[in-house]
Amino acid sequence: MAEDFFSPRNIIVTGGCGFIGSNFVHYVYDNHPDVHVTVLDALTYAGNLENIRGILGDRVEFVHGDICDAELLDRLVPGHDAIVHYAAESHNDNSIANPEPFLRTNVEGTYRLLEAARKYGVRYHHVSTDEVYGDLALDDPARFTEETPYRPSSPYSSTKASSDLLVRAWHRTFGVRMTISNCSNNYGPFQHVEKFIPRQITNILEGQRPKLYGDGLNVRDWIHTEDHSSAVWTILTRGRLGETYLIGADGERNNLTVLRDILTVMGRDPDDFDWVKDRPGHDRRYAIDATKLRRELGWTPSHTDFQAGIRGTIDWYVNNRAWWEPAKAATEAKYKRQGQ
Ligand code: NAD
Ligand code: TDX
Repeated sequence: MAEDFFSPRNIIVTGGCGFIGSNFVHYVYDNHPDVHVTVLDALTYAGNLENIRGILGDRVEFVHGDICDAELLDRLVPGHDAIVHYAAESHNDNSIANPEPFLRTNVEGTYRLLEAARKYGVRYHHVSTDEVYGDLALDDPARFTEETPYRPSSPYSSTKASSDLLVRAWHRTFGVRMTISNCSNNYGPFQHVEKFIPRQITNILEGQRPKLYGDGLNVRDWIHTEDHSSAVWTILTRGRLGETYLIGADGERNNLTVLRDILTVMGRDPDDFDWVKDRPGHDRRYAIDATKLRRELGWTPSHTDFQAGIRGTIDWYVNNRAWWEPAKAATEAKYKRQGQ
C-alpha cells in the first residue's frame, strides 16, 4: 500500500454518536492513534453517547450541537483539517411520515458545513447513500456506478441527493476540497431498532413476530459497517479531490432471505413472521459496483461472510439489551400506527 496522500491530524466527525458515524470514530481511534477526533452530534432520537463513551478523552472529544448552527461551526471548525460528515436523518419510513427534519438536517445542515469548509479552508468528506440512484429491476444485470444518473425515490433519498449536488457545486464554484462516498445498506452492532435487521432480531427477542414489507423480494446490497468505515478512511486519505466513490461489498440479498436467515440462526421456524403493508414508493433493488474504489484506491472489505456477520450482529443484540430496549416500545408503537 502506498503512503496516504492526505494525513489529517484533527478531524470533525458529524453524527459520530449514530450507528455508522460512531463505528468510524472507533475505527480512527483503533487504527490512527495520531488523529484527534471532535464528534459533533445533536443527539437526536438516533444518537447515543454510549456508542463512544468508552473512548472519550484526549483523542476523542464530544461537542453536543446541531450542524445547522452556523455560529457553533464558526467556533468549532477553525483548527481542524477535515470534516467527515455523517450526521443525517437516515430512516426512509420516518421521511415518509414527516419529511421536514430531513430537509433541515440533510440539506440545510450540509449547506452550513460546506460554508464552514469554504470559509476555513477545511477538507470535506461527504457520506452518502446508493439510494440517490433510485432502484434497479430484479432481473436487470446492471449495478450502480459513479456514472449512474441520480433518480431518488423517497423524501430521505431526495434530500441525500440534494446534499450530494450541493457538495459538487461547492467544489466546482468555490473550490472546496471534497470527496463523496455513496454506500449500500449497512448492518452490524449499534444500529437503531427502527432499521430492518435490528427490528427483526429484537422483535424475536421480545417475543413479537418479525414484519416483512410487501412481497419481501426487494433486494438490498449489504455491507458490514466496519467495512464502510475502512472505505471512508481510504477515500478521505487517498481519494482524488472532487471525486465520488461507490462503496459496496457484493452483498445482494432479498429481504425474505435475510429474514429467514435471522429466524433460522435464532432457532425459529423460517416462516414465523408477518407480512405487512408495503412502504410507499419502495425501491426494488440496490446494487453497487465498487470497482473504482477497489482498483484506484486498493480497498477491499474484510467481512465477506454475510452469515457470520449476521450471527455476530444477533449476538450483539442478545448481549446488549440495555442499549436497545429503551427505544424499542416507542419504535414499535410508531410502526403500529403506520400499519407496519
Ligand atoms: P443514524 O440515524 O444512526 O445516526 C445519525 C446521527 O446524526 C445521530 O447520532 C444523530 O444524533 C445525528 N444527527 C442527526 N441530526 C443532526 C443534526 N442536525 N446535527 C447534528 N447531529 C445530528 O444514521 P446512520 O445509519 O449511522 O447513517 C449515517 C450516515 O450514513 C447518514 O448520512 C446516512 O445517510 C449514511 N448512510 C447510511 C447507510 C445505512 O445503511 N444506514 C447507508 C449509506 C449511507
Ligand atoms: O420492518 C421492516 N420490514 C421490511 O421489510 C423494515 C424496517 C424494513 N423492511 C424492508 C424495507 C427495505 O427493503 O427492509 C429493507 C431495508 O429497510 P431499512 O433498514 O429501512 O433500510 P433502507 O430503506 O434500505 O435504507 C437503508 O440503507 C440505505 C438506510 O436506512 C439508509 O440510511 C441508507 O441510506
